[in-house]
Amino acid sequence: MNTAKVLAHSGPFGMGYVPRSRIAQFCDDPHTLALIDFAADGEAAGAAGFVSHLPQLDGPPVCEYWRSDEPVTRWQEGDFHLARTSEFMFARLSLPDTAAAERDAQVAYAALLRILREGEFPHLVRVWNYFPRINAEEDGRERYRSFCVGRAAALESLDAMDDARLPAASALGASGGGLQVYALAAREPGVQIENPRQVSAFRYPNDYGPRSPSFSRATLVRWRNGTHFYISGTASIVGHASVHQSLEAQLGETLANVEAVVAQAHRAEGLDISTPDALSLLKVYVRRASDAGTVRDWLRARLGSAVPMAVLQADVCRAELLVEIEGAYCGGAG
Ligand code: 3EB
Repeated sequence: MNTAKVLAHSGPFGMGYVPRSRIAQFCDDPHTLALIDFAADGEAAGAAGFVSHLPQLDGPPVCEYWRSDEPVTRWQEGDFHLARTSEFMFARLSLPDTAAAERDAQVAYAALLRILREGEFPHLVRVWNYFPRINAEEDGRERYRSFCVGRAAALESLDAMDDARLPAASALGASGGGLQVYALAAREPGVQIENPRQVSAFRYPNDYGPRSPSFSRATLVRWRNGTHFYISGTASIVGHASVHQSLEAQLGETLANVEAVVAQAHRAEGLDISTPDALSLLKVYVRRASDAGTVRDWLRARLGSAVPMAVLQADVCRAELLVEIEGAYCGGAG
């Protein structure tokens, strides 16, 4: 397999899905930045591999593969696995499962920010957060809401709670493991893109928890030789409210939100794509495994067959939401 060709490839790294049966060749390649195996039983081997505990529901099984143009330097610091090139730093952490979502988030984000600052890549541009039982109550509060409290406290304590510089993010309930965070950081801040159809998450009223979620709807990063666009987990939310009960209606609203954020980046920042069918990678999270086929067919009918897509089982962070979609574009101008 010619890996350079399976990946969208502008900028300092490309992202794509590769058949899980073919990952051996990437495991110890110094250009492999990340190799994410969604299944808990399919431990991706090698220094860059890890599992996410988000079972893939549409086959054949794939791993997410990020390939760097430059060879990657790797090391470990405390609980963190780190990788860097001249342009960015990638950090990942996986804590044991606990009954302390707030403390875990606080500890993880404080340590993450310190490490990124020491490494001279102080600006988070994209973060993934996964942890089990996200909608369960713990100490009288939903674990997702507690996670938001801990994350906000850490950002504040390190003077990083700047509304204009929050990273794009996803936060979902995994089927195993503890808090897993993986993140991409840069020397300069990304350009934050918000969605005109939605209230910025960092301005959600406190009906959704004591601390608003600390993320932007998308970030655009102008790397040396290409522009990347990272779209946060996006759901059926208009303004700040969850809308629709049926799967199909939630899908329609979710896709409208993804379209709006791509169009906004095109209009405001000159991103060279304007519709989601041109994205390099889509990841779709469904709460109910039985919805996977419907969701995949529905999206394929609207986006065509070109955009690489994987459907994973995960709990969305509001109990009423059935589906969430994130995306990335590793492209040219903008
Ligand atoms: C939403 O729009 C849906 O807390 O980091 C999406 C992406 C969501 C990221 C986060 C939460 C987060 O509010 C939930």
